[in-house]
Amino acid sequence: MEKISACIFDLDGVVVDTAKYHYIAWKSLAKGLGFNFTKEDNERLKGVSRMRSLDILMEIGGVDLDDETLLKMAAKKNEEYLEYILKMTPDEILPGVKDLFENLKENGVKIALGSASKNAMLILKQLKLTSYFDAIVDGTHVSKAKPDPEVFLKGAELVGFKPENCVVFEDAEAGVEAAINGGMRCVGIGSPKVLGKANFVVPGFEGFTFETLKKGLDK
Ligand code: B16
Ligand code: MG
Repeated sequence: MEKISACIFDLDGVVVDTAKYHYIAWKSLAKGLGFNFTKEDNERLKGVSRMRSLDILMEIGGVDLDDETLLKMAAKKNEEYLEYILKMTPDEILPGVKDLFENLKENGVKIALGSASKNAMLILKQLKLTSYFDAIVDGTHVSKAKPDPEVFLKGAELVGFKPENCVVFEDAEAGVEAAINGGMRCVGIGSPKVLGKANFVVPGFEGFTFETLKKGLDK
């Protein structure tokens, strides 16, 4: 098995559950435009960029707006989303994440972030996690969205390792595909039904260590 030198983490849905805040903010935007937006609809937005999410929302509502108005809508949604983000505390870090970070550090494994979010830096700051990361790549650094591997390849480059020595942790199908497209191994966080293309899938990080990772990839 190739050596594991770095782990690259997606943010939303892997380190923290911000999907619930995205949902509230998109729902209120939809309400303002006169249509309903459900939790099931919200699943389609996971891992997807802000503007692409808005496109999907408009498709769901059957609403057609010009580009300038769309930009205003995206800014409005982000303003509401930020109200929730600014109230976040380290209590919201998903179970097992911090222990895994400590364990990876003890094993000399580098940690990188590979997120589509333009708010990633703020979220990491709120969670007091910034110092764990050897490299941070987010929605402000990339031009191509997942399943394009750009975000993860940049992360690998920044920590100085080849894709085959990096493992990605992802909760979205497009993110798993991005890891594979970049020549990296991938652990799915969530349901095997959705993330079946990953090397293996776990429901979350409780009790998950570097040993668990090596064993899971060995199978
Ligand atoms: P923002 P990830 C993604 O983050 C979210 O899953 C997705 O729902 C969101 O639309 C996207 O970030 C952009 O977020 O509006 O904050 O730039 O899963 O790639 O960490
Ligand atoms: Mg995600």
